[in-house]
Amino acid sequence: MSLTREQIEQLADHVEQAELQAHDITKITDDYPDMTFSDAYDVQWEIRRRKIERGARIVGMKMGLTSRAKMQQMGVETPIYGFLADYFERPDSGEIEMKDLIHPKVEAEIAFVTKAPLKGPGCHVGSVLAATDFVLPAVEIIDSRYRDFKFDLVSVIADNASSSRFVTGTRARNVHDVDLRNLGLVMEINGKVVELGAGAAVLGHPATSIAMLANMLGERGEEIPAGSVILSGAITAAVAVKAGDAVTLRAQDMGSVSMRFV
Ligand code: 0L1
Ligand code: MG
Repeated sequence: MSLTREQIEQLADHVEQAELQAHDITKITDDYPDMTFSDAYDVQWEIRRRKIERGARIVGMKMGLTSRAKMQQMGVETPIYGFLADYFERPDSGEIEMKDLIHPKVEAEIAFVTKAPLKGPGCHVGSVLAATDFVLPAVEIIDSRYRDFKFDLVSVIADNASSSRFVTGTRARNVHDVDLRNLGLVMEINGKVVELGAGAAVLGHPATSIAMLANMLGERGEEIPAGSVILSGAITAAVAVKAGDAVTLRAQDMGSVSMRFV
């Protein structure tokens, strides 16, 4: 660790205000070049603590940078995690207001909903499948608070892994009834296919990502509680959206998810 508790709190306030007021900031490592991964997660956990203190509920977690496409897009090699607050969630077929966001992008994902806690170390695909209640197709809307999505891994961890909104489908599938590795996903914007991929793009199998999350949380003495929604990470590269765009994700054997940006 290189930052004091006071600096962690100041940075949490700085980054969270950018999210709440929908304005961009320069990456925080410009001012704190010696910040460590541990400092960055401390900033993220402090933002989470502040939201809970103000009455928000944490409904789940997300993994980010779990596919080759995303790693190449962002020029990094390591998956990261963030939290999902209740107000990030939007209903299927609903509207997402651009005025609350800076420069959103959409990603095709698979959401796992847990029925039992998952605590690392030692979590593996088998433990994840046993603890999963059902899976849903999902679109994550990421919105980095950093100008032009320009950041390094430490800065983006502190910014809650760019989390901002998410929409899940409504057709819940038992995890044992779908072939998550070979599952095909097609993302359309305004009726045009913009990205497609298969579940295996996420670390070979999306459940691997959930196991990795449980093991990463275990290092902090934390766990994934039962009843959590976990976004396993983007199967495709992220695509920028603008007001007026209608986004639909079609998932093989799992229905579709739609939203309009207004
Ligand atoms: O969900 C993600 O993969 C995003 C992680 C953070 C990097 C980004 O903003 O693209
Ligand atoms: Mg994502």
